[in-house]
Amino acid sequence: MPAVPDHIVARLGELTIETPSWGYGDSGTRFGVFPQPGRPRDVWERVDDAAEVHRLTATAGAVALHFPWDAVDDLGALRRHIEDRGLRVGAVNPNLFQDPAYKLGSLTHPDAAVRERATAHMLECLEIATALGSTAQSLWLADGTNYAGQDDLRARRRRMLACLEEVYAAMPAEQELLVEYKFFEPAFYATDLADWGSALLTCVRLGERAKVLIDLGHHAQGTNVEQLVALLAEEGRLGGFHFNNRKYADDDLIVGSVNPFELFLIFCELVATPGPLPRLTIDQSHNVEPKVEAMVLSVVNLQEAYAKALLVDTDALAAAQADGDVLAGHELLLDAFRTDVRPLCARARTARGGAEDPVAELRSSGYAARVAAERDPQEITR
Ligand code: RM4
Ligand code: MN
Ligand code: MN
Repeated sequence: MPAVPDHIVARLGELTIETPSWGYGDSGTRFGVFPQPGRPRDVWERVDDAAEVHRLTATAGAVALHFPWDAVDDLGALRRHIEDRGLRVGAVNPNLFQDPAYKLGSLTHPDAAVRERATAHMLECLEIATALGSTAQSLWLADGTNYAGQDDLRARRRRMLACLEEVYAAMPAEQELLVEYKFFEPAFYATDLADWGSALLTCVRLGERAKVLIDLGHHAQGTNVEQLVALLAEEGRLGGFHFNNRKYADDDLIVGSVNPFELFLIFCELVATPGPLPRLTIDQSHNVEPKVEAMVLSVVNLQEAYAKALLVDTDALAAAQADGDVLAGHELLLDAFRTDVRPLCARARTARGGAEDPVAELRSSGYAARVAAERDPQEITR
């Protein structure tokens, strides 16, 4: 590999990934949940796991939180716990999908009292974000219907917009609202925020601080996700990502494990976008794999995708495109994608105090055995 310019190592060092508190707890499918030894008992221990991922990768300096899953009596103490471990609070995620009142929807529910309850939760999350020093609320709206005729699709949209306008009007200046979409599940006929278009139209209606969040598992098969990245970036509405990988549906597998080329192409679009990187969050659900190791591997995969994107010869690419040379540009991308960037990433990590080989270091550190001994599963609160 030719000598890597220092500015690439420096840019790699600027990568910050938010890991999700909810990705450290036990999760499963509707068929079963397999308890794991060392599973964190509460948000304090979920943060400890996030800190371990950051210690090893030097790239995961923020933790995204989900409420009420991460609710505590003393938000100041939680913020100190997070900051004492060298982390900051990432996006705050409201939960509008588990309360029994939300059976027919939350912000779109036909009953105004339920809509008020959901709106009040989002307003509370604005305050939680302020207390924790977070600059974003990240909304995934699970609302939708299962049968044609179940509810009025237009009325649902109007109800949702009215609620979100109220939340947006109350949003402190330093915060932004990220709007995530997903085409199905838990609703199977019509999801109220099903695709990037519905999310973007919602953001445009709300204002400049509302932006679209792309979750890699939330599209129909074959969707060109990197093109959506380009489009939303061009419109100034790319708010961020939920990284994961999928083979069939919203599988929440380790990012880069199924389609590393797609991940690389997404990072190529991010590199082509002027200004700082958008919010980069992992949203995964580790059902059978060890959770901390899965998170470390995910962060490493993101570093490698970004490193490869930084290696693309953009001048040569632009020249090939201007020449109308169909394959030269493609081959330039393949050149970068095929480069072994592991030594480069190791250099960027160790320069910032991380591990040369984070997965190997985690395995030899004894962290998993230690937390398994310390964390009594009888004391799990969520
Ligand atoms: C959804 C979506 C949300 C996440 C929930 C738990 O499918 O990806 O972002 O918060 O799962
Ligand atoms: Mn998501
Ligand atoms: Mn999802």
